[in-house]
Formats: sequence, structure tokens, C-alpha cells
Amino acid sequence: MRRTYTAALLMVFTGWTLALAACSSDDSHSCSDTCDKADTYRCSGSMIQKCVMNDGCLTWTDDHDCSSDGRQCVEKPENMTASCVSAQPANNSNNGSNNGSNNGSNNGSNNNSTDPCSGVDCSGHGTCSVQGNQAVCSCESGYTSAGPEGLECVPAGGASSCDGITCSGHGTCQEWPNEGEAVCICDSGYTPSGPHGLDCVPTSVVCISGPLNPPYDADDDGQTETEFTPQSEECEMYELLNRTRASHDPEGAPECHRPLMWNVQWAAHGRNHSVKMKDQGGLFHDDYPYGQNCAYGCGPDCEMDMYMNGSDEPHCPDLSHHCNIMRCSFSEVGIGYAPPPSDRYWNTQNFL
Ligand SMILES: [Ca+2]
Repeated sequence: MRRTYTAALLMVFTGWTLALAACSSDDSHSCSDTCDKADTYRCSGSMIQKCVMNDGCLTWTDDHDCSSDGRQCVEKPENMTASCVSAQPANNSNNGSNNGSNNGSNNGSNNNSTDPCSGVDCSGHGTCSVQGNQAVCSCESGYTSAGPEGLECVPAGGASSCDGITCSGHGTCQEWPNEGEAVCICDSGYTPSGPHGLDCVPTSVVCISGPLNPPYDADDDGQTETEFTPQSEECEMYELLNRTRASHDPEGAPECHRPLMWNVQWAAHGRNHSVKMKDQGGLFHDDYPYGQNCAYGCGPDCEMDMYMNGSDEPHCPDLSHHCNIMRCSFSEVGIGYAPPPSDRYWNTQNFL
């Protein structure tokens, strides 16, 4: 059903390889590998690359080779940094290049000493990667993830990948042939606890407060805060977003269903951005990691419906709010509403 809205939307997406800097035609430099924000870092194999300004281009240059001392390059997308670590590398075989290994900003910890993939062999038929500080198995062709945490790879096409998945008694297991995987569609008030999407816990367990490191002015009142506490509408939108990912039929489009993890730091930035939009009385984009959806005019349910089912919201890979919500390469989201949320529900979704 298409609805008529008095509200408004705005969307942007950028990836490591998407150019935002313009280069003149007589520029002698190749701008084929441009980046979008100076002084950010990424991994290219074992090489750390830095985004620098070079003759009008923002472009990647080699910064340091981790293999020179036997280490691996690991990205931390939430900080747009990369570093050499001794632990086993995160192997992102299915989920795009943006995930890397990140340590989850929910608790502010930066823990390279514990590898969530340690001891996880994916039944010998897949590779383990770290998303949102949790292990995820990407199974090889012909196999699908199974088990209570999705860390087993079993032959596909045999038993249902939903076999044995109870969704903690608070959801319904759904198989998605395009991913060959199961995911829980959680009941109202519940959301998956981790990127595997195979359980349902109270949303308040996942959409949580956390320290802001560095301190940040989440409400844009000129004073920084050291902790961010989500408002009910922010958690409601987060829960809706993951239920939407789990349940939305991609109709063959390259869209993914596993949940996005809650990112406190980018939720704080989202609230700040929503306050700025409210104060200026209009939608605009600023201060986002890899993608951003903005809306105002109605509550979380209504705005999610606009994002997904508005009049110009195509499936991926086209750029759309719909695609930002369903994009396979995203692993985390931070959601902010301008307080008081009862005003005009200024919403920002920051994707990373
Ligand atoms: Ca403040």
C-alpha cells in the first residue's frame, strides 16, 4: 500500500570506493581510487592506506605495510581507522569490504586481545569474521549457517536452516534463499542479540546506553556529554529497522537480512544531526560514516514505512533509503531523534 505523506526524506550513501572529490580533466593524477574523507584509513590487503588530498583529489596512498612485521591490517569503520594487529584477520567473504573487524562501541572497549573467532571453525565449511565484536560464519557454497549462534556450516538444501532455531520463543525463523540462511523475525519489543540474527532478546538489552569516547555534544546544546542514553523512539526505530531487514522480501535484489548492531557513538552523532535539522527547519546531510537516512514529520513506524515503501524507494543496488536499510555491507547503525521526539520526529540513521 502506498501512502501519502506530509513528511520528508533525505538519503546519502558513500563507500570506500565512491568518489566525492571532483578532479579536473587535465589533472595528471589518476583519480580512479578516490576516498571521501581526508585523514581516514583503510586496509588494502595487509597495507594500511591513508586518504589524503593530492592535487585536488582525495585519494588513497600507501601508509604502512602490516606484513613487514608479520601482522594483519584490520579496519575499524566506526572510527575510519585501520591498524596492524597480531590476531587472526577478520575474513569478510560475503559482507563487503566495509565491515572489517570492529570492536563495537557499545561498551567503549577496545579489545584486540580477545578474538571472537578464536576456536570457531564454522564446521570446516566456512570462514569466521568479526562483526560488531561478535563472530559470524560465512559458509562456503553449498553450505548454510546453522546452530543457535549461527556458527556451524551445514549442507544447504537438506534440512531447513531454521531447524532448531527457536528465536528464543519471541520470534519466527525465516529462511531467505538469496542468502541461503535463516534469520529471526523478532516479536514487538524484541530484537536479535548479535549479527547472526538467530535469537530474540528484549530490545532494551541491545539498544543500550554507553560512554561517548571522545565526549560529544549529542544534544547540540554546546556542552559535551560523556554518556549517551537512547530515547524510546531511537530504540523503537532500531528494533523496527532490524525487523524490517529480517522480514523484507528482496525479490532477488542484493539485499541482506541479518541485523545491524547498535552503535552508541553514531547514535549520539545522529541525535546531534537531528537537532541541527530541527533547528534549521529542513533536511540535509552531514557527519555520517558510510550512509545516512534522514526524515521528519511522523513517528518511527510511519518513517520506516516512508523509507521502505515511499514512492521512489527502489531495491538495491540503486541509491535509496530502502537500500541503505537493506544494504549487505553495513553491520552497524546509530539512530538519533531530536528531543523531544514528540515534536516533528526529526530522525537520522547513520549506517556503518
Ligand atoms: Ca550537550
